[in-house]
Amino acid sequence: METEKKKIVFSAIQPSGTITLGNYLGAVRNWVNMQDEYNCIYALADLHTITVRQEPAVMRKNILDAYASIMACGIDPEKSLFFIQSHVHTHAELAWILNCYTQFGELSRMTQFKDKSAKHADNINAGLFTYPCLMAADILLYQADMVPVGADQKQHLELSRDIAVRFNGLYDNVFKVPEGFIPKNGARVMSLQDPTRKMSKSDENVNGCVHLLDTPEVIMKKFKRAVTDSEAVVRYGEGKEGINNLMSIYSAVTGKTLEAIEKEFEGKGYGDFKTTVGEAVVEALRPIKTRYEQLIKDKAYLEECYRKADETALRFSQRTLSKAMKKIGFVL
Ligand code: AQP
Repeated sequence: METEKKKIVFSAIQPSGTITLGNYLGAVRNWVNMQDEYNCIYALADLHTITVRQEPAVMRKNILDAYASIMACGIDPEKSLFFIQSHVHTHAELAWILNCYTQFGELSRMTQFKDKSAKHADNINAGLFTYPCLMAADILLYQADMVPVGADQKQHLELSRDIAVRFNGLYDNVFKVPEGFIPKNGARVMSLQDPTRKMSKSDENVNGCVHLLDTPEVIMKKFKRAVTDSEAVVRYGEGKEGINNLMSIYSAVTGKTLEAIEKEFEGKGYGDFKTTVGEAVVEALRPIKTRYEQLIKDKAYLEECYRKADETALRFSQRTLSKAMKKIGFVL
C-alpha cells in the first residue's frame, strides 16, 4: 500500500448487528469506490458496540460476520487496510487522552447520545457519553484527510475536527484536521416502517431494516410492507417521507434521478413501485451475499486479513499517539 502520495481516508463501522442497506449506501459503498484513488484505512469499530450491552456469543459472531460482509461489498485487503479496532490498543489510549480535551457541554449536545440514552434508559453509561472521543481518536490516529460517513455522523465528525483544532492550538500541529465526505445519494436511508427515523442495525422492528444478508424473499416482503401514504402518486415531496425514502433508495441503487423515477412511475400505483424498488435492491445485494457466503466459510483467510491489517494499523497509529503523548509531557 502506498502511504506517501495519496490522501488518507479513514472510516469505521460498528459490528452491532447485521450490516444494513443504510450502512452500505451511506458508507461502505463509498469506501469501496475510494480504494483506487486514496490510501484507505477502515476499521470494524467493535469497542464502540459495548456502549450498548452485548451478548458475548452474539457479539463474537457479529464481528466476524460484519468483517466478511464488508469484504464482500468489495473491500480489497491488497488495496486497503481493514482492521479490528479492539486489536489496536492505541485507539483506547488516545480516546482516554481526548476525553481530557473535550468538554462535558460539547458531549451533552450530541443528538446520538440523546437518542441512544432515550432508547437504553436502563444503561446510560459513561461510554455512551464519551463515544465521540473514541471516534475522534479512531480518525485522528491515522492523520486522515477525509472521512466518508452517512449524514447521521456529521455532528460527531464536526466534534472530531473541533478536538483536533483545540489540541493543535495547544501543542502545534499534532493532528490532521479531517474533512467529512457525505454521499449525495444514500446519505440517509430511513426505516421502511417509520420513515422519520433512520434505518438502524439495532431497530427492533425487523421489517423496518433491510440487512445485506437478507434473502431475496425477505427483502421483497420488507419492501412490499413499506409504509407509504394515501396519495398514490410516486413523487418526491413534503409529507411523503415513505415514498421519498423509497425513491432515494431506488435512485441510490440504480443511479436514476428523482425526476426520471417520477416519470417512470407516472400513472402506476405504489404496489408496482415497491416491487420494482425491492427487485433493484435484491439485484444490487445479490453479488455481496454470494461473496459473503464464500468468505464466511474461510475463517483462516479472514483471520490472515485482519491480523495483517491490525499490525500495520498499530504501527501507523503508534506514531501519532507517541507524538501526542510527548507534546503533552508524558515521559516515553
Ligand atoms: N440509515 C443510514 N443511512 C445512511 N448511512 C447510514 N449509516 C448508518 N445508518 C445509516 C452510516 O453507516 C456507517 C456506520 O455506522 P455505525 O455502524 O458506525 O453506526 P450507526 O450510525 O449507529 O449505525 P446503525 O446501523 O444505526 O447502528 P446501531 O443500530 O447499532 O446504532 C456510518 O458512516 C453511518 O453514517
